[in-house]
Amino acid sequence: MVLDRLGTSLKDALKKLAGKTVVDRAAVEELVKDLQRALIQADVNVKLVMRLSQSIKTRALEEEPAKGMSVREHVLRIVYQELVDLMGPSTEVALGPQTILMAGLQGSGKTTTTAKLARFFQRKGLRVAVIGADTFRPGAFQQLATLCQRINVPCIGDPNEKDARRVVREGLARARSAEVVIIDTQGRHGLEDDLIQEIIDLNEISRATHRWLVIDASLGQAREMLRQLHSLHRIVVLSLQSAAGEMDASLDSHREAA
Ligand SMILES: Nc1nc2c(ncn2[C@@H]2O[C@H](COP(=O)(O)OP(=O)(O)OP(=O)(O)O)[C@@H](O)[C@H]2O)c(=O)[nH]1
Ligand SMILES: [Mg+2]
Repeated sequence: MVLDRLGTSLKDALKKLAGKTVVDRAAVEELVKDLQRALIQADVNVKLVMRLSQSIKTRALEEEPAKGMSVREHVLRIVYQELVDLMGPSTEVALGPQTILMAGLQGSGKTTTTAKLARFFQRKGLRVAVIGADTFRPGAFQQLATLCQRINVPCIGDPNEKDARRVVREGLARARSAEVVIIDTQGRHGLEDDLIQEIIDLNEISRATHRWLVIDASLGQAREMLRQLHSLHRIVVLSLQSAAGEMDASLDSHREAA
């Protein structure tokens, strides 16, 4: 998984720094380059990576270490603080029975993330089913069905049905034996009333226990949007998982993050 790889490459970069006898400008610059490489490979927005690395470099070279702290500890502390600031607080993904409603703007990565999540829960030993409730975009069901087929997860839906509410109602009845049900929905351009109503209805019909908002990789934008959505609707909440890779979390933990 992308995030696993990111974790390993970040750790490697920090280990390299920790192993240096002298932490000087050259060491900081090398560390910053390693961090940039790791984050960009993990699909993090390039502008954010540049902003983060600039901030680490400036702080590491200009700020005085706190009393009793070595230069090495000082630099590691700054890296940690800046990474936490970039990623936001982490949350655990619940590993019990649940119904997840996916939401997000068009092309944000909902369908791909639905399949990634399905595979994630499946690997944790849970029985998973996916419902394809994007009744708007031609080929949407087929796209999801193909992804699900690859990971051997049942994909429930009807490419000829135009009513997403019905797809979800009937899909849930067919997915009764699944412990985790993930519902993929159509993309929104913005805040169109009928589409907002649809997601509210799907939320109610499905009695979703978790709502995941999938947002494009730029974490800064994602966090801003999260704040706005939270105040506007109190329905959707995400974390970023499309963002740097795959994880996400529940409404409640994200309310805290927002
Ligand atoms: N780089 C990158 N591309 C991704 C990621 N997730 C999805 N994509 C790509 O982004 C495009 C849109 O992904 P979808 O999963 O179809 O997005 P969607 O939100 O379901 O789109 P709609 O159903 O049209 O609203 C596809 O070409 C995906 O391959 C990701 O994490 N990183
Ligand atoms: Mg889709």
